[in-house]
Amino acid sequence: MELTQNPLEKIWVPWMSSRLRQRRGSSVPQFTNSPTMIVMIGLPARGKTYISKKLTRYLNWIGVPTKVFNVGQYRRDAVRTYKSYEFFRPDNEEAMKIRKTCALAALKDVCCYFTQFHGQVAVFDATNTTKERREMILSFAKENGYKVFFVESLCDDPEIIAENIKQVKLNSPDYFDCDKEEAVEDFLKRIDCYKLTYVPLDDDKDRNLSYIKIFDVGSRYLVNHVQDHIQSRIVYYLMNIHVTPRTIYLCRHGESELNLLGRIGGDSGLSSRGMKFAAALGTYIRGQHILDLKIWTSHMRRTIQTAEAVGVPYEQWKALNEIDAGVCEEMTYEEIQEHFPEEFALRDQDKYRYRYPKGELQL
Ligand SMILES: *[C@@H]1O[C@H](CO)[C@@H](O)[C@H](O)[C@H]1NC(C)=O
Ligand SMILES: CC(=O)N[C@H]1CO[C@H](CO)[C@@H](O)[C@@H]1O
Repeated sequence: MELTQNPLEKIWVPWMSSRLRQRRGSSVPQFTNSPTMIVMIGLPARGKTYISKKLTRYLNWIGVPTKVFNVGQYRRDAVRTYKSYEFFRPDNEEAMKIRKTCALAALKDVCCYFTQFHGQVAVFDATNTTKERREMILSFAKENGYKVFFVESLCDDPEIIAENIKQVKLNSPDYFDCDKEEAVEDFLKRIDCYKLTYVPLDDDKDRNLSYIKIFDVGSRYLVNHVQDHIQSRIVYYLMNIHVTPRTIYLCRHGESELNLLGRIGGDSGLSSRGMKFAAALGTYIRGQHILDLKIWTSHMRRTIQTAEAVGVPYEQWKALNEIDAGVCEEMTYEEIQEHFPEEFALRDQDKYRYRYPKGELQL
């Protein structure tokens, strides 16, 4: 049983990923077409880096080789010690040169990633808040035959921004051993520097570009000119992630009747000890006072019975079902060893990739 608040979070649960990987095989197309640059846009503290990382993890997981290029990191590597927001003033010419050099270095590495490392998608994580900078990226992409998809995160809610600064920026190397309040103040000034030149994507002028605008961490979206399958996957994913932290509890079902007999698979109910476990789980979970708790189970009776003891509505997902053991369903390991000694040995050699006769494959 799994307790979660976010349908997409579940795909990162390691113990079930083999089950889902099995599904992805059929849905992922062959990527013989041109590579894609995903270009982040937005003022600092709008969750761009967070989105970049999550999106990259998702794309890699569905089988699309993807890498993040964080321009801020290039800047930190170039300028070892950060002094203050002054660096980000648009009239700081020397700093502007450094920042442009960093963006160019990152673009060069994107190129290298596509040509030498068989990358398919590069996530360009920078503010790129000006039209001029976007033009530069677009012409770079055009020269090289890459597709470009912009992801713009817009947010004016001071509370969300303050929370982001506290949670992410204060841990940044820029503010290492700096007073917290001073750091927040500096960071807000840094945002103001960007505001001076920030031009959001324009409904009319940018109507030929492919992009998604995310407003206030997902309360509204605007999607424009989606060009292909991979971009629609990106849109789908971005519309389902949450920027605020949340907790997932993972729990196995209580002991089942078949567990008691040492038999694998099947669809038996809980044993009396399994029932006790479910009741104890219910007491524990109620004690946590979790708001908006959602429970997911597989279609198996043992997981449903375990979930029922928690006493809140639950959803059943076939994807969470245990891998089917084919002809060995409901056998004990001793019986399998006796009737299918070769299979038993094969499974021992490579449990992860093993498939029971007429059963499901893990990968
Ligand atoms: C968008 O593309 C069309 C067709 O290629 C072109 O005629 C139009 O000028 C473009 N608009 C903008 C704002 O770039
Ligand atoms: C952080 C960053 O790269 N900002 C750049 C955005 O684009 C303008 C115009 O090209 C640059 O001057 C900024 O440095």
